Amino acid sequence: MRQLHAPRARLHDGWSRDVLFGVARGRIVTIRPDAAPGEATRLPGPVIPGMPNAHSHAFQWAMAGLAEHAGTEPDSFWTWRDTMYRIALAMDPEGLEATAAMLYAEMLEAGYTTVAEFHYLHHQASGAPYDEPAELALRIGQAAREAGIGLTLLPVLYAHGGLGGQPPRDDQRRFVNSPEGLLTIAERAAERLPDARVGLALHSLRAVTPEEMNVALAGMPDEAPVHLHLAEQQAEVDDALRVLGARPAAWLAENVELSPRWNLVHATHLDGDEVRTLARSGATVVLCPTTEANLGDGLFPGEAFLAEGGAVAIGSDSHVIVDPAEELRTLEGGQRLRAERRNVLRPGPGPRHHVGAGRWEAAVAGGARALGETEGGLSVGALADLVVLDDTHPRLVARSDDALLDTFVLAGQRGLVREVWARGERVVSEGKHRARDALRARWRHAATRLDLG
Ligand code: NGQ
Ligand code: ZN
Repeated sequence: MRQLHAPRARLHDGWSRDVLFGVARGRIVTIRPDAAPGEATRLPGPVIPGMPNAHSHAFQWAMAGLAEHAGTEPDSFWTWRDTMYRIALAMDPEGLEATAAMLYAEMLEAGYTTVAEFHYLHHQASGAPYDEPAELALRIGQAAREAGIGLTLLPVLYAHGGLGGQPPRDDQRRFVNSPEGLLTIAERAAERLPDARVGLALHSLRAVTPEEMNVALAGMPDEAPVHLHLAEQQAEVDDALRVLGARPAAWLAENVELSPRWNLVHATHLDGDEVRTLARSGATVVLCPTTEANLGDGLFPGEAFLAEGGAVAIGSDSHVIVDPAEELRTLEGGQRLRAERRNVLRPGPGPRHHVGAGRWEAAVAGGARALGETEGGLSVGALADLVVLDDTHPRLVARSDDALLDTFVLAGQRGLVREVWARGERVVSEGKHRARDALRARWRHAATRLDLG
């Protein structure tokens, strides 16, 4: 058993001093506050739980910044998507692995310690499957291993180009599978990636019919997490009303048994009834505020959802920003701009609730569930995923406990993360990932070789 000693740490019930963590097989097995360090490895600053990244499309990191020029027509999510499809067609297995490994190292440097990869780039550029049908899923697994980040792989079922079972577009050809084909990819990935957890993603109500959804769900173990893009754009709500006769969230709640295994990505457009239904269903809403801002999606009704007891996780999605604190800052910032008030997403009704600290804790808990973990945060049984902050940094110096975490989350900047431990291994020291130089060199090579534009 490895032992780690923190001068102070934010456990799930608040801060404790002189915390001794016992770690075995990548998980926390004991936690003793007020303990002497003895022979333990000393962590050089205050410790907070690592953040699960509950939504990633790794290949999109390669296009960050490449869709920021205005066209002659008004730009939208849908015009952005055309650029994104072009990048998807340009990727090859080596390029994907180089992109994902580089990205995952950046995630660790920013304080994400696990990632749910919503993986829908399955086939060759021609649309034909690779000889190994799970080729690109295995590349994602290899990238996670190289970076040392915990992976929940979500092979994505994508079968149609629009609601009502429309045929896929030609530029969606790398994504398309039958439910059976997708289950084969999931099975092979589970066999070949013993370190990863494998769940299921249904791309969106646009991309799968109710029948296909049921076949895919029936083919997965009951405890596997299920993810779905829910209602990111108003156009999706309008289409659902027209084709399904209900708004997306209302339709889903009527047609599947929502439960804590369900994770609804971009539940942006919800009416009051849907807010209540989703919050009470036990499902987790996965928000990606920096991507949602970049894509002009709209604002999630966060205050109402939390008031109903809803659970939220965060993800970096298209990776325009890779920084969990900035996701939470953008989330709270959007709510403040709309409400014209401060401290909107409060963790509870009482006085002096720390909004930054409370958001971090809640997103850690929601994210752990979204990745299929039963325990999250710094607790016994959870992954030994620790972020050590630099409280000698001018921004954090002389800040106590939750005020320190509020500052990191809501007034943070680069350079505040000193060390990151993922599954009991130190992967970031003095702010730098252990393989940063090699991964950057490989990425530079791949970026020059691939035609990214
Ligand atoms: C995706 N991304 O699958 O990468 C989607 C766009 C779509 C986001 N929703 C494609 N942010 O929804 O059709
Ligand atoms: Zn997405």
